[in-house]
Amino acid sequence: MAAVIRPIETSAPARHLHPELETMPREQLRALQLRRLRDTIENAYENVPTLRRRLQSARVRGNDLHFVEDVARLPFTLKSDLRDNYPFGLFARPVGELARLHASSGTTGKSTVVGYTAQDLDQWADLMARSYFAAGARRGDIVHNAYGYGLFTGGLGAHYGAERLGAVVVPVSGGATERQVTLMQDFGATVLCSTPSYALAIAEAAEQQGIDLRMGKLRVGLFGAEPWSAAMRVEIEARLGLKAMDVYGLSEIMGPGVACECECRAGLHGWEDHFLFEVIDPETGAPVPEGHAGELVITTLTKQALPMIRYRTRDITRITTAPCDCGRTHLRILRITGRNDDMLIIRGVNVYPSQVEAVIVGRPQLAPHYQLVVTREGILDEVRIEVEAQPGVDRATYTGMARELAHAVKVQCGISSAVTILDAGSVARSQGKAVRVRDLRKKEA
Ligand code: DLL
Repeated sequence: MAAVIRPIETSAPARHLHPELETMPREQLRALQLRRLRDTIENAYENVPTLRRRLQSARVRGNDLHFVEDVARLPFTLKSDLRDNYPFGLFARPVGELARLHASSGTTGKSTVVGYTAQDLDQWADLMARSYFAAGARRGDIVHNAYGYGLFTGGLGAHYGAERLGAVVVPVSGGATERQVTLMQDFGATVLCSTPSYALAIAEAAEQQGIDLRMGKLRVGLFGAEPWSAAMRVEIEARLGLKAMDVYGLSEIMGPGVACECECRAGLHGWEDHFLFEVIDPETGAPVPEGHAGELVITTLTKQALPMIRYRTRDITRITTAPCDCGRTHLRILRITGRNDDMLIIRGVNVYPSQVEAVIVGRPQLAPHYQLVVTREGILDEVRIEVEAQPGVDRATYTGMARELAHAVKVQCGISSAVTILDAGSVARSQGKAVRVRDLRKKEA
């Protein structure tokens, strides 16, 4: 199936939405970051008792910071800090002065709540608009927004960013997948926003209805909110006929639009005028050299309601400050391999679900729908890969396919696994973030 990819440029010839900000010389950007970092520390010190106590113990105030690198003197903030201060304990503004709250679903009890002032929302819309533009969306585009609306930041974040860009938003949210296909066709969607796994579910629903979305007007997809492999990108582009771009963000820091790919697709530009990015060794907390993998740590530089100091994202990635061909000077985060929490250790070998995905996706007889089932045998973790066959594949060939996949996973990821091939349609389709791992260890413990 050859992808029909339309040119990314439309009416506007410009390459940057905010040229003076996106192409600012790095020294100037660093100076701006330092000023804003100091202000952020003061905002936290003055208005958040928990953070004030921490800054006092670290003996740091804003004016003690002379270089951006001095950020390493500041204490980390963890997700558990948000839970421990539930619901509003880390807010730097009284809740009555805020304009919006979002929250995560909280699988382990209390959810994490994040708040925004009107100015925070304004900045978020700006940064998301910047992200759309970098990805190739333009004023006048029809943005089919299938990110979930509600407490999740995806829906409203992508919505207001598209409006700020001057695009036309179709606020469908996730779910009712067959109807999504109809609306995309009837309204002539040119941009699709969804998780990568939901983009595939939409592609599948279209194919089942005999509709070829590649013949429609889709041009660009902004996909994020979950890890996805390069192989998944190829698959999505082939089935939807669009250019699939990676967008990153997290509620604790803002929501979608913290970083986004440009047309060069050589990493996601992290918007450094509003965020300070570090990569640390997750074990020791020490900074790792540029280009080395580690945990992404983000400090907000302009957030009023919820200033975050050195927030440990748990996301594993690498960073480069090398110049990008697009002319943007903001650093690039390389594709997020996965979350620290999702890393599996199978007989001493570390593996992320997205690495297994890269082996599965694109194999002719397999569908890109899978789950990893983790169990414990004695003291060792074991993994079973459950993956669907393409529709129409003869069941008699399942055993051979399973053997072949187990071998490929062993060679490419270094882990031994059991593989179960399932009939087409057996793995639950996501409407938002896909559940890639079924962890049966906790139940057994
Ligand atoms: O997922 C915000 C978002 C919405 C981003 C829509 C992009 C598009 P949370 O629900 O707080 O916020 O989840 C944040 O999702 O720490 C990563 O682990 C993961 N994540 C987000 N974007 C990507 C991406 C939204 N492009 C968590 N690649 C983050 C890999 C991603 N993982």
